[in-house]
Amino acid sequence: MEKYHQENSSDINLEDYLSAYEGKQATVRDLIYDRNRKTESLNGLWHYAVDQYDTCIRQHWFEEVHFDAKGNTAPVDYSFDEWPVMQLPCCWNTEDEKYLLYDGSMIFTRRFRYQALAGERVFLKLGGVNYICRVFLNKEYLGMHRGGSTPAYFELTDYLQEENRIIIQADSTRRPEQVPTENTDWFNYGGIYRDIELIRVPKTFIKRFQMALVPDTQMNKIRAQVKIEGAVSEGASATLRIPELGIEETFPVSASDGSGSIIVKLPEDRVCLWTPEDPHLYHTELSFGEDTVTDEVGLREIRVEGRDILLNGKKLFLRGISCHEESVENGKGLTDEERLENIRIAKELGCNFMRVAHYPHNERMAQLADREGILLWEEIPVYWAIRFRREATYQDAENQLREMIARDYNRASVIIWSVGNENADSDERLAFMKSLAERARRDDPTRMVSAACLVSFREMAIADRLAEYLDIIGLNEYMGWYTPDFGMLTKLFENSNPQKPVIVTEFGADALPHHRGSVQDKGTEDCQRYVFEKQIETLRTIEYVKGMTPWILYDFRCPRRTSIIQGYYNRKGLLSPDKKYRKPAFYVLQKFYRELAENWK
Ligand code: GCB
Repeated sequence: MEKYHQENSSDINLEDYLSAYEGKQATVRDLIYDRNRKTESLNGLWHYAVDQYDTCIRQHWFEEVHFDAKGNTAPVDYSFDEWPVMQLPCCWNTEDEKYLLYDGSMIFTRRFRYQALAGERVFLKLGGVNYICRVFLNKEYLGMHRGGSTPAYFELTDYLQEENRIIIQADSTRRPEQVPTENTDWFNYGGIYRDIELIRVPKTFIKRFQMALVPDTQMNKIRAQVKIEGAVSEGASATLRIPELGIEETFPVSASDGSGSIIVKLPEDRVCLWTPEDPHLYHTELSFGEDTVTDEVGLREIRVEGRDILLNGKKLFLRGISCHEESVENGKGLTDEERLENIRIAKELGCNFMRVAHYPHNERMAQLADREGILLWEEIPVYWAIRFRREATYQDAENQLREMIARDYNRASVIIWSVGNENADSDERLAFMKSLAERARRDDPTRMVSAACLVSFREMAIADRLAEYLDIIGLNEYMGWYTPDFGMLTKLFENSNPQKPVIVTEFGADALPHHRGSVQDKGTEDCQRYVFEKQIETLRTIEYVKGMTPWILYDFRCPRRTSIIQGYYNRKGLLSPDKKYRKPAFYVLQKFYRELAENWK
């Protein structure tokens, strides 16, 4: 990269200051297996500055050049160690009120010490930075990442010193060509809002470790797959251990590409399959050379047969609820306590399933769901009007999908990958999302693929062409709300005859907590309760509806919602934004789910 301080290269006359950074993009190929690995946290106080005009990038602040080409002292526009500090990870919007509505770039920097150990490689993991991040270490540009909800990994091995300066640009600017675009029905939180960690691994290490029950084998076989990075000699092998099942199996790893896999028959009668009621996890170890990784893995099978969804061969009704990753206090930067509270409330509602919309939530969510026993639908933010014709947008979406799948592959709770939400049925969109569905299947043949589709109002039917490429059809319908006539709901199902299970992924109505009125008064609890009653009355009679995830567990911030009732919140929650108050519709759904849990066969 051209050095900023070279003579005559002033940033003010440089139109294209960004493309030089495009080459080094962290993608799914850079993701490394890190569950339970020892990490060093770089969370804590970081100096920061708002950088609205991208001056850090334009002027190459990271080079820390304080002299001009002739060696004279030159003025600079930053003072890293004198900037104010922010406790990371966090969303800047909730951290400091003056940044509540800031969309744009912020620069974060800190110093840290590092003690090198012989024969190791070191990676930086950023669990989540919205939307673009660029990383600089000791005056070098290390790379960038796109996608605000999946992790990014950068190798630091050759750049680390005893004393280090790291600089990270976090750019939350909403842009039409991104995934999602500039227009969403949720709040665009900015920041480095998930953990920042250093991961040390041996020179040759386990980069991927995936394990699952093999589908369609009577649930008595598992497949473990590994990918080793670094030198692998001829005849090398890896070892899989599941002590509770008495499994210890060694299998070959290819010297040419570092990959290896094994299918292991499970001991008969001793296997406890994972279910929401009994979320049994097996401590599992995988070793290769000097490296050993571990995981707690549930074993379960999910599949579709006709219009049924089968968990471990048994018919399942998904008693679900949709949920954003958000809290009033921490924005998208939830704590484990907040995640657990969401799972607890969902269970109180009678749920066995959560649709964690509309983007990959923190990986802790699926880890906790594994432990607590709640099934999950995970989704990428291919939301509304994506630039479906644009190849780079497709690559971005596909990369986010692949990063989500690779990150959560071992999580038994995750049963469905969703490739998007409410996208109008055009030819370009069909090609785009069909490719995503096929990609999800190639990366993970053990789960179901779905998407939240729109009702076809022309036909008043479930008629989305994408349905052909999905295992389960997700359907968002707002009869009784955006479409006020409930009669349409009956028509919709009369006119449809899907050959696959349908999950009604959204219905709902806004209600301001404590606001009362008649069932016709929009925005009242009474209207919301009525919508839930009428929806349930119909949905429970539709044979092919095999689940639902009404919109939504609790009210969430939403800049598009400006009415006096909304007050910049989407009020379709069953609970108030602070989750302290349950609206009457909560109890309507709870009653239905409790009945279902008892009677559904
Ligand atoms: C939808 C969207 C969801 C919105 C919701 C609403 O269909 O999928 O993101 O928040 O409707 O409240 O309109």
